[in-house]
Amino acid sequence: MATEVAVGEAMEVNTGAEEAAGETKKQAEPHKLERKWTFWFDKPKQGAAWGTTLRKVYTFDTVEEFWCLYDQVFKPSKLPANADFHMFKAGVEPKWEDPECANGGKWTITSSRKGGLDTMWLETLMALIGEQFDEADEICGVVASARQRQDKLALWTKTATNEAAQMGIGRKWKEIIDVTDKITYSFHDDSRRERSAKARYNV
Ligand code: MGP
Repeated sequence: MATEVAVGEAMEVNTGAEEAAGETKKQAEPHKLERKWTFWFDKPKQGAAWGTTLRKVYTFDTVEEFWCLYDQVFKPSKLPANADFHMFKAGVEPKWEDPECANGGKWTITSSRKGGLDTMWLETLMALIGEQFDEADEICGVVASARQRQDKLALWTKTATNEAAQMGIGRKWKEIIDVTDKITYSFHDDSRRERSAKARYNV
């Protein structure tokens, strides 16, 4: 019996050492995300047609690249006035014209406090790359906009008419960013027709 315990202990020590070695090896390897994401930037020039100043900045698929990009560049408090940051699934352009977005819409949250978006933006980005939404297939991406009146975040989704999916996403998003105020969902189709698209869903 005593021998068995000793052998068992020895095995534990060995396993521990192996685990530690494995851990060191693992740390050296980048942590892959479930899918690729792309950061975009837009700073419209006066008089320029919408979209002509929109730029794809960087596509990534590891946790390490994400943190580097977020720390160095993509914080809403660093956004110049009237500019936008976007993080969308790779291959999806942050435009109504993109086939993934064409029949979609967006949940919007506003913040009148300057710099108020940083935490909500980070929580949203982490939830997206961490695939926290049950309806992950429905998500296109998220946009942070710095505006004179108020800054805002918009979570773009794919099938505006799928009310159940949008309500699920809206509820989950509020939980993630710790918001209790009502948020609204508008259809891109309505935005195409009128500047202030009406809210189709509330949560
Ligand atoms: P917006 O950027 O969604 O509204 O659209 P915002 O940010 O409330 O407006 P702002 O004045 O505060 O910047 C503003 C306008 O940009 C729209 O009315 C469209 O004319 C144009 N626009 C915005 N988006 C997202 C698109 C798009 O995806 N495609 C095209 N063609 N035009 C767009």
